Amino acid sequence: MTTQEIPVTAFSDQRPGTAGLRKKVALMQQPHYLANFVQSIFDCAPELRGNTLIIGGDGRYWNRDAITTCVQMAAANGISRVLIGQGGLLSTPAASNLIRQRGAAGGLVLTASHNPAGPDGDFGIKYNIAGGGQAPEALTERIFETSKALTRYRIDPDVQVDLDRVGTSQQGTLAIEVIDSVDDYAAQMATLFDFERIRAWLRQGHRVRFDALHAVTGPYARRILVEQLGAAESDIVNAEPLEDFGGGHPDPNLIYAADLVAAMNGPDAADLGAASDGDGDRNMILGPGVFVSPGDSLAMLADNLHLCPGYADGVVGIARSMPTCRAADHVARRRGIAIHETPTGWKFFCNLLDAGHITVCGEESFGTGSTHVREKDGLWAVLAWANILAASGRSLPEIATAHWQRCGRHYFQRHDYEGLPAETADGIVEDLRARLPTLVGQTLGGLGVTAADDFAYTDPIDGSRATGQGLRVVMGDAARIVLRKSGTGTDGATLRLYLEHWRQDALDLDPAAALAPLAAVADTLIDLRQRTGRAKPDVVT
Ligand code: G16
Repeated sequence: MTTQEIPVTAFSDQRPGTAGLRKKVALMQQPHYLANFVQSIFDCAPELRGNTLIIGGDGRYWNRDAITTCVQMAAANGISRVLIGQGGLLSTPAASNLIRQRGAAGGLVLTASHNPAGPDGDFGIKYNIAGGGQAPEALTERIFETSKALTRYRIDPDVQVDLDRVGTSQQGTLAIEVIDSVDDYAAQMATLFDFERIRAWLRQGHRVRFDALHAVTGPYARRILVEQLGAAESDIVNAEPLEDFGGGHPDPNLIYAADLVAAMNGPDAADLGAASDGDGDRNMILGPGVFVSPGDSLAMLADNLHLCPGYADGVVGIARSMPTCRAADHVARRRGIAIHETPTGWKFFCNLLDAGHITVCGEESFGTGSTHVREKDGLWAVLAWANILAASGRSLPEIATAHWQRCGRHYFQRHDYEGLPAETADGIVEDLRARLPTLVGQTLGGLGVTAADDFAYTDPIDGSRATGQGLRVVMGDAARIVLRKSGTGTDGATLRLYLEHWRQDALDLDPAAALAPLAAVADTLIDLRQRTGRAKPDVVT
């Protein structure tokens, strides 16, 4: 074993975004680029020395090479043990679970989430701390500062790993353990949900259709849904993880999971339809003929989670990111529990989860999760819904309708304008920010503006403050318009416009039609189409 110190000219563009560093593959593959970032992590996380590090990824193009680099650098940086998912595969929630279950000091998750893969696609890497959560902002900033000033990195090129063979080998001072990617995760799910009840429900002829979009959740869904619960193999589609995700866009939404949507709107619809994303932390939930928006799914899960054995004591509190619709707020009020509003980014939930202030949390970006890990968890949401359907004896449309009748319906859409020049996006945000103080008291589209601000958040546990987290124009409980810049794109800047309109009088509208008046108000207010030169948003979810 020979540790080498490789001199490096530091890179200036390695600031992590909403969830880690995401870049085009070609950029990531530049000599020393990945190593520069990984060494910066190791320099900022001295607790890794002499400890265990979890490593895995979503299986996208370059995953295996990148993992080998990480292992060689772990050996040269005094880490004593690495646990790697077989084939280099670990879903993001499975990695978070392993960090917690195996008492690891941290984890490297190689993923660019739902971003397309392949030589022309994206690659990404994020660091999760002990406890399983994403590195908090103060740490990612330190990593960024380190990455800009790095002069050398350490690597042991003699260390080799056979990613396909489960087992342990010792190379120098480093123990390398390749483990089954699914075992620990599946075991945890069995402690949270009533597998026997779900099995019985499926035996009665109910069906779960799951689309893995050729990303990491295929093996997890096959093991849990098919082998352990008895779902039909033919209902688990696109279950083979592929390096390019089959050329698709593994983002579980109405646009990119169109086949699933069509199946769930067809005559042979399953009782529950779901899809997950590249690294398995997102989920989309559908019933026969019904799409459950992520904000609604959070609210309905929170209201029914006590039907699952792992949550039999009930939900102590709920959190949602600021742009997420306020359906969960109604559930919290009705149940007399706390609701927390955090900035976009799962890391903002972690302190609340650690402190026991919340049981469940979620985001409009198709993420839902709970205290069981410190990441959002796609399959967890699918199993929670399956358990709730099986235990309640109600269908998904019945649960959705009952929720809307009790709480009203929060019509919600997100309009994305992608790949914009940074100065265009920044200019649009700046202009609206400057006008915010003048908006309060005005009537827009018949609705009075009650608040207009740039969202800031003070973490109730550690007092840390996050500012500039999105512009919001609030019309009381009735409606909101939110504008923010995405922190996960790799191609120019993406602006997200979020529209929410709460209706108690009309529960069965097409969301696009229900939101059309508010979209017109936003258009007048922000002039997005004119200023971006786009006739319409690139993606509407
Ligand atoms: C990441 C974060 C989420 C966030 C999402 C969208 O998800 O973990 O918390 O909501 O990005 O962020 P943005 O609106 O800034 O693009 P993922 O699934 O991409 O890791």
